[in-house]
Amino acid sequence: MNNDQIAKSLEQLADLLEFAGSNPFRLRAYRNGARVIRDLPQSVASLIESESDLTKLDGIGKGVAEKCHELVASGRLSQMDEILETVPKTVLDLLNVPGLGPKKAATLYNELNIENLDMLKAACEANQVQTLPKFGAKTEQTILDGIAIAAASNERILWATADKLVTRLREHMVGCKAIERLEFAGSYRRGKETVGDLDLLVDSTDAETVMDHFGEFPEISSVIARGETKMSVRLEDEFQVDLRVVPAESFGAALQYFTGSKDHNVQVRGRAKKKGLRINEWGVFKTEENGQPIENTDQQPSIAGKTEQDVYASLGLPWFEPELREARREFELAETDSLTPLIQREDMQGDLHMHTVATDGKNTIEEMAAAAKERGLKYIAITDHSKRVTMANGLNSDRLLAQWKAIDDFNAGSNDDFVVLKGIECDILENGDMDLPDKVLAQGDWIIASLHYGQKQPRDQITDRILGAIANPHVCMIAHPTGRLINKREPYDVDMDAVFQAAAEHGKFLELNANPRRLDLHDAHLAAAKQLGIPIVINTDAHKVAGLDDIRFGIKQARRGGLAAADVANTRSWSEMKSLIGKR
Ligand code: DGT
Ligand code: CA
Ligand code: CA
Ligand code: ZN
Repeated sequence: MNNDQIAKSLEQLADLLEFAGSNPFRLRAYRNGARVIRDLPQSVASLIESESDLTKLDGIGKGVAEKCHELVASGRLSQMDEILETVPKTVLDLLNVPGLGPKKAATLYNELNIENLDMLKAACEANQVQTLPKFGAKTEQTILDGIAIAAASNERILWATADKLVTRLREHMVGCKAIERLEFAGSYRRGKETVGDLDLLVDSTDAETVMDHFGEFPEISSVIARGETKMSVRLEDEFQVDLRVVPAESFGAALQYFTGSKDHNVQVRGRAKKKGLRINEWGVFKTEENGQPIENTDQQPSIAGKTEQDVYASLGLPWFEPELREARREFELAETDSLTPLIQREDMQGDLHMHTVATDGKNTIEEMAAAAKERGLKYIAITDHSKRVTMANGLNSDRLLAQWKAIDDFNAGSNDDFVVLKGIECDILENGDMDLPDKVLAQGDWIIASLHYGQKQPRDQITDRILGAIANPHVCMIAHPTGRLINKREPYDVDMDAVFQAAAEHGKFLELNANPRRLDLHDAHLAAAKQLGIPIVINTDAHKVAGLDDIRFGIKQARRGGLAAADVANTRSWSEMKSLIGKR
């Protein structure tokens, strides 16, 4: 069992126990343990194998350590199995509905026998849910609205989660000598924020050996189908992986075909047809010769197929970055020769959103600065929470000014060009005011505004709050502008057109928050912002040193929005960037 699987089991156990009405103190230990294990650099299984004492790890107590031992030894938790004798596992899906905690879910199960999302939907539609104590018509509607997001989280995993699985699969497949080349195609390769299944493509002349080896991947729970060159498996967490083995001369055609998207490929096929060509996963074939149709096109030799470049070139098209293949603007850009190189991680010079131990972060200013420097950055902004965010021990004016003094001292004492900027993630209060006074904000270098409370307010109110912050002369950027959490929480009801317009008018920046659960703004918003010339800032919102590496998720999303380095403000030096703030 890997760390993610152990963490997930612990979380499920906590959810089931809470559902069953158990002591919340105990549950917190499991949930904290799960978080620690997910972030652990070493594998729990190998620590156990080398007889290390798990309780020496921060945040892991005796109870959690015992569960880890049980999971690694048997792959199961007997306590969970016991609960699942009386409660169906599908009740866990109910907990994915935003606003539906274990207590409410238990009420639904006990009073209405609701066991899964379909039953929940039916009960809401029959207005049975609103009759329960503490529910009401409004709650019922909220639940009904949230069922779709809960269903999606069952079917699609975060790109970052898929990426970890890809790493483990690659490690496993490397051991197979029959493989010449291996690529993951599909939505994973296109960098889509969530992935429905993985499409693994292998260049080999020995499909049997490749499939045998693939079948030994330890996370597989069942083989769905196995043919001569195709195999589909289900993993223990229900996730599906499709394997296809193709010969070298078709590898490019297959990679192009299985990378998709479907809409992109519809366009590609259309273009082929117009040129008297037929394209499929085996290659590109002529269907006409001198204006005359050719019979048995399958028997024709393919004119391209070894590489994707050849395939596109045979249709008179340039090679497209996978992130662009969504049938949005890529063909139009290709026709006018305006495909520009997309942004890369190496383009980034600064990270302008991160937290420290002063609020809910795990590292100090010095540690964050050293880690950013190690990663090749030239500047960072420290942007802890403001006081309204009590949960995170947000800063009041006095604490903030003291932190800024410490930052001045840090910069004065440093002997290189790296700069730490005096920042704050200032809350936009429910009434639209900024959480800290202007005279304080005026003393900082980089003021972020963001909204953490009153997220359910009506559209006009939320929009006005954000527009008000954009108009504040001290504010530089709006962080995570829509507030969505992928598969967990819908965006706020906000008029994004108005936000774009205001940002353009006041010369303010909008964030692309690189946290893989946020990726906010999303790809289509980024494309819209680019068209309007609004500078995007890609930030990690790191709460610890390792969080700085999340930048790559932001880069992926930015590429899907078609952004070049020039579209992203923090690819510039801080002095260049500063001169852009407030410029219309
Ligand atoms: P996903 O898995 O839902 O996140 O999205 P994709 O894009 O990975 O979709 P998937 O796994 O169904 O198929 C991978 C690619 O293979 C898809 O983007 C295009 C291609 N493909 C699959 N099935 C078909 C099909 O029936 N017709 C066409 N034209 N292409 C297909
Ligand atoms: Ca797929
Ligand atoms: Ca697939
Ligand atoms: Zn933040």
